[in-house]
Amino acid sequence: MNLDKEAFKQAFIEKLQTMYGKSIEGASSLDRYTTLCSVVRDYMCKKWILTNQQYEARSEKQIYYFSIEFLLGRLLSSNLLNLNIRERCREALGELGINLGELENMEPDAGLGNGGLGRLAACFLDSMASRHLPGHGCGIRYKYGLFEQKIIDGHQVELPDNWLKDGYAWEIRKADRSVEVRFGGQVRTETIKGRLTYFHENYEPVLAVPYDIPIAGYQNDTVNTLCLWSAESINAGSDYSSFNRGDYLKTVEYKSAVESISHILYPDDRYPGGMVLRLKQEYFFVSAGLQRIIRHYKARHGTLSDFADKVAIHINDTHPALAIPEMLRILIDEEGMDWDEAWEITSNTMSYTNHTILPEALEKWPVDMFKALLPRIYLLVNEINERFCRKLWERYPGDWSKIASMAIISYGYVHMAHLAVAGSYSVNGVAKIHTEILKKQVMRHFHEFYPRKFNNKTNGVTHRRWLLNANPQLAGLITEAIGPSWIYHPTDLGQLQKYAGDSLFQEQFAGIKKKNKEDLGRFIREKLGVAVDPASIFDVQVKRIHAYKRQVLNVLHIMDLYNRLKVNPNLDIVPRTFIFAGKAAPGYIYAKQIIKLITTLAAVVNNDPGIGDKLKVVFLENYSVSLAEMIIPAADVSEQISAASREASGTGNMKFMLNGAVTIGTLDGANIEMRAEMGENNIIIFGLTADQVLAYYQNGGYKSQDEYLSNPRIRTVVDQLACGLSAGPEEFKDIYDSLLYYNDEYFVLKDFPAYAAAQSKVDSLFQRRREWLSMAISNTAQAGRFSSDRTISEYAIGIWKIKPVIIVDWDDIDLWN
Ligand code: B1H
Repeated sequence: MNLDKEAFKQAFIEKLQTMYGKSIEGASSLDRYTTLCSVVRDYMCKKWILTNQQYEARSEKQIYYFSIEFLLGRLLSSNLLNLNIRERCREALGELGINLGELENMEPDAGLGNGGLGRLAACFLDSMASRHLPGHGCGIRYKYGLFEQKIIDGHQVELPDNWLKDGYAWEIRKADRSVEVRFGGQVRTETIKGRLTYFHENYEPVLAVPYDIPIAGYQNDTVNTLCLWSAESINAGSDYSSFNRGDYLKTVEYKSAVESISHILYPDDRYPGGMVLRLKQEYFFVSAGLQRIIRHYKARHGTLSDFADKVAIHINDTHPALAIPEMLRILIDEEGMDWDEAWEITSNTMSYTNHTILPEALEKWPVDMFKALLPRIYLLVNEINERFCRKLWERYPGDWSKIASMAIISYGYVHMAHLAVAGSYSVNGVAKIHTEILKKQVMRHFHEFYPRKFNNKTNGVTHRRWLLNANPQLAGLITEAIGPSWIYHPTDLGQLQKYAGDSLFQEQFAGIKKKNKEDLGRFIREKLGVAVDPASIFDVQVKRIHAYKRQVLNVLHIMDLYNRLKVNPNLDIVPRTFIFAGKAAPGYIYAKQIIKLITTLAAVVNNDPGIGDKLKVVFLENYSVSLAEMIIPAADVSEQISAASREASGTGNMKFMLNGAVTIGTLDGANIEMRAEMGENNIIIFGLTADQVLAYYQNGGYKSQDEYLSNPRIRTVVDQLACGLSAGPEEFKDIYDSLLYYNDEYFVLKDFPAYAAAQSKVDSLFQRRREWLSMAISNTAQAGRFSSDRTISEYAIGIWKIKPVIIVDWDDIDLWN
């Protein structure tokens, strides 16, 4: 389909007529938006079919990325860009009197994720398609994504995110590809022809209905698939179980219980609640996804014996780890394979990424709950565990404590990370330091037992969304300077390094940053009524609110700066605007107190006439992918200040680097590799190292009260938490107590002096304008390694063993150009 401007106009007008029976004049903005998406989707669909046909014809290995979260954000802009029809579309709409930007802003974010883990999955989809890789996603179509955050009287309030209310333009329901997923019931065994055979009976059946979303690569004709599963009830009247037959009320109850499975995304980032519904979600999408993949594979190949050569399945954290026993179930119970063959195929198919070492985030399920919900899967996990423990016993005879610490089932729990390691051929961490900590500490026994399984894949972000799309002016300047090759080969950004000290380029770079800051400043003014000065330093910390990420360290430093300004109004500092955004898990009281602390501080600082423009503090509500796309290009300073060793990688850090913000950060996660790329003069590092932190943990921590007693600046701000800033000693009690009475688990007071010194360094560097601009440009220049294109190539070569498959849409080749 050749979609030139005239064809585009025609298609748009016709679509509007057939979908809504309306002319352009009579159409609402929503009609226009939906129509535009529909035209774009039609255009993609041809390439989508073509891609699938060519994958089939060439029989190349496919990879399926299983993830309980895909934080896609908006897709219209990125689809237009990737399909290379953005300008044509803008012009065509313009001639029809429609503004493209306005329609782009109507799109709701697909917020089907909590943070970095879900956004990483979305970046990977973009990079797989853009690198010509046959890679697809598998997840859940939550009816409600991550809650919408409102700030009311300074507190976080959560509202449901009803993102599907006007329909979702990018999905296609494939009811004919539905499969059944079974919960509860009992397992009966029978020996048939000398073989022990398992029958799952009296289960509750759930219909899993796939919704496919096309994922277009960057100007390369590849369109891969993200399959999201929705739970529906199986038609009453069909003969599925003894349960509820003929009883109307029970049928309705059953229906709503079933639908609850894909109702809502759990918002408890890193706080697994042990909820049975979450376990249901995990099994639901994994079972559905595997059934679809295996069914499709069998239809084409007849046999499953070469499955692991043709299919790779990746489990994103442990949430999809039930893919391991579920695949065994299908191979053994449905395909009649014996254990050894099924295990061989399964464990050569699955690979696993660990994303965190925080002990509270490691998933474990009570055996009783697990057994009742998934009786057949439990038996299989039990068998995996027994065989695994037997091998451990052979290697470590008599070492009960080591074996117990590695067992998949122990002390009444199923340990999902242990299952994932035992059942996969590859285990990777997400940044060098994180992988080292896994190998040497958190999973050291597993690493000793399976040394070759462990490997590192440092995270990345798609530079197309986070630079080309989010910061088009900077992208334009870069292309003017070094040509467009960086869009395909992001390490070509390195050619910018020679411009870091070029005063003309510096001024152009600064002009774009200023304009982005003005845009954000206007937005802040509209939202919060606070006037911020675009000439001030925009110092940004945007991410989930969590103790280990240490928003408190940032806040205590602002309080200290404020105190110093009160004492000495002539203190020579560059005016600063501190910008925060991020959601707190609804049940995480400490994190919610942090939000209230920031908003309280903001009210004091912003309304203090003695402070004027020197200091502003803003908290922007409802942090999301689309808000990040506006904030990050406007940042001067990027706050990446987690307690060392706690942030596995971070990916926000990379997005800021790409957009030329200077990082103030700890030696944690990918910050370390960022420093190695750009050199230590272009990043401001402070604080304890991971080794120091881990040594403190081993020796029972440090005495935070000593810091409090010996440092008057610390004492003042900590006291202000209890009285002065707060409405009373209770208001920020959890924060106060964590610092003084729970021994400051994340070393906030310990790192305070180093952080304050680093912040003074930021101030003085910013005043040396040319030096600062050189740092900022060097950040962008050295960010190429942190493109998810690099990450995904490493997965493709090092883990999945998949090759690019070039898709050609002959109709779209313009022979005359
Ligand atoms: C990361 C999570 C996570 N690590 C459990 N772990 C969740 C765990 O809802 N849950 O149950 C949700 C999320 N998320 C993040 O992954 C790391 O903290 C980041 O450092 C890392 O950059 C990101 C992607 O690898």
